Amino acid sequence: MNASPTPLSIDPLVQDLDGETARLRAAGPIVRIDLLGAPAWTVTSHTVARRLLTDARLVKDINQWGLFTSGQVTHDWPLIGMVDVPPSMFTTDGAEHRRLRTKIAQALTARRVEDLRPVIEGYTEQLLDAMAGQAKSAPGGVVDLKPAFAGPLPMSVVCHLMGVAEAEIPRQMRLWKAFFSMLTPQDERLAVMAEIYGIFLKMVEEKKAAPGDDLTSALILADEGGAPMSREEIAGNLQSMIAAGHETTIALILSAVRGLLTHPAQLELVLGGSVSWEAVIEEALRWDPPVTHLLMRFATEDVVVDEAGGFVIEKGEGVVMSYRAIGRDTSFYGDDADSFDITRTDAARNVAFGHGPHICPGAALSRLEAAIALPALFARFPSLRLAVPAQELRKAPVLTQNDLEALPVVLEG
Ligand code: PLO
Repeated sequence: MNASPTPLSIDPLVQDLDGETARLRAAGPIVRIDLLGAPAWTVTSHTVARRLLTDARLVKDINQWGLFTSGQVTHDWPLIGMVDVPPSMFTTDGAEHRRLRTKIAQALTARRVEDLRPVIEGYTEQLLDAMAGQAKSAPGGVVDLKPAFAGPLPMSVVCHLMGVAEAEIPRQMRLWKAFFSMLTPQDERLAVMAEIYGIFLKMVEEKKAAPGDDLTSALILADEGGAPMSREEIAGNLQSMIAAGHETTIALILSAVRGLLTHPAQLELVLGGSVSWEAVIEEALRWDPPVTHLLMRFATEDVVVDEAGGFVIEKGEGVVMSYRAIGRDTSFYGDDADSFDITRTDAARNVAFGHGPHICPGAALSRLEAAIALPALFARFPSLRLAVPAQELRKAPVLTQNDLEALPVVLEG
């Protein structure tokens, strides 16, 4: 039997993320939360997360969620767009999941994404050039690194990979921003979701007629052992790739830059060559990961969690993974888990990309983008520094994703 504690509210406006992460951690390995009116469990422990992420009784199908099937959660719920979504590798499990995911996962192995290196380097150089130009005319030489660098790079790369035209990028940026922001009125969010899916369904039709050298066309042409993907499934996968491929890597780059600029002694270690960029990336993933809370898995039967004192997740309940809290798990990373430390030896054991069958298929691509963007940025602007005191940096009102509102920097001088 579980005690029924007062649920911890999750602030949609993300005004004090450090405080919220600490409260979640203090409340235990699995915590009752109130997700904008919907009660759920969230996991804050590294060990429990790894255990549950491989439990086949926790599934992604929203029709297993008691609150949804009973009509208590409807399309009025601000987070519905994270769970009631088109069919894709994100919404399925077991054999169906493998059918929808395998081709994409194979195209995104560390070896295969190396082919994208010149593309990523090209975009990176273009953005750095534009930023240098922008700084010259900006008051005080201040540039916001989010729209100038961290923002456009991942979107350009994932659009290139999936065969989405560059001309489409500004609209995608605008629509996804509205989708994720908790300040967007719900009717507008639902309209945005419909618009996005419409765009991708149409794109699949166009590529069917004229396939290109891109992953979307590869999905269309794939036979998948006699069970080819439907138009809806391909559009769902394409949509998942675009959503997952930009928002998260933006956060990774900003998190690493923020960590380094607020810890100048550590930045020195990296620039001096005694700590690798890979170590910086893994520590950023642990300390301030791209995904704050991952929604959601549903229990198909009662699940007893021995790793959390025999705790029971009841059939039909929803389970969130609070990756930010998981990264700060003191029982796994030690008492200094809250501090950014690129010299810690266990940062690479982070589960920021998940674990088990749904582990992020784009992890290698994301790491490659960061491993190109970060050294290039600091090589071009060696005296890069924050333009505002660190305490003034704010998170954007996005509940699920780690979204820094802005990262104003001074490039040189
Ligand atoms: C975005 C809305 C789409 O309709 C469906 C979808 C698929 C993949 C999800 C994405 C949504 C949101 C961001 C997610 C991504 C998978 C990885 C990414 C959750 C719900 C992360 C981990 O942030």
